[in-house]
Amino acid sequence: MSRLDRWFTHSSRTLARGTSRRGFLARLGTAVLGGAALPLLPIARPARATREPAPGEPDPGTPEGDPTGCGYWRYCAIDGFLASCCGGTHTSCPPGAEMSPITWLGTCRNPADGKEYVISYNDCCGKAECGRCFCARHEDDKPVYYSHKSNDINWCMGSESVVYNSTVAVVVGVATER
Ligand code: ABN
Repeated sequence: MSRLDRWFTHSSRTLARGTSRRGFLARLGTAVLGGAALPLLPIARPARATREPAPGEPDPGTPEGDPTGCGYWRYCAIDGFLASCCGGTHTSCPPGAEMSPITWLGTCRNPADGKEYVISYNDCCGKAECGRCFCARHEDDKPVYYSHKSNDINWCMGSESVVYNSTVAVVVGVATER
């Protein structure tokens, strides 16, 4: 056999091996199985983004948000120091302070269920001003000369002591109309 014949024989055998039905099926099988296994491989996922929620936006960690932050949904019409930063919670006054029986009412939307709630902003009285977490949001609030429509009032005036400390935000019902 001439050199040229040998080269042709070798080339055609190599080509035939590479294009056999079995070879094709083997490569197809590798592609299918390899593709199916891809989602099982470990993938680097970015760490959870951590940023301060915008006012009114729920905290990603809790469905309703953070009651120590001014953006918390119940504070949409508050004006005062947050009791939750002053030794109390968003619904209870700090120890030694008395909750005012006269309050300012607001209507805020709970982002967790999309419903509007009537919120009572009771002042905590009889203890020196807290001075932490001042929060003034004015949804539906009017200037102080409309005293019955302003949140800038010391509601401790109706309590045993007029000394203002902080404010809580208590849900008193579901709002049926705005
Ligand atoms: N309701 C909060 C508050 C207290 C004192 C003065 C203004 C507003």
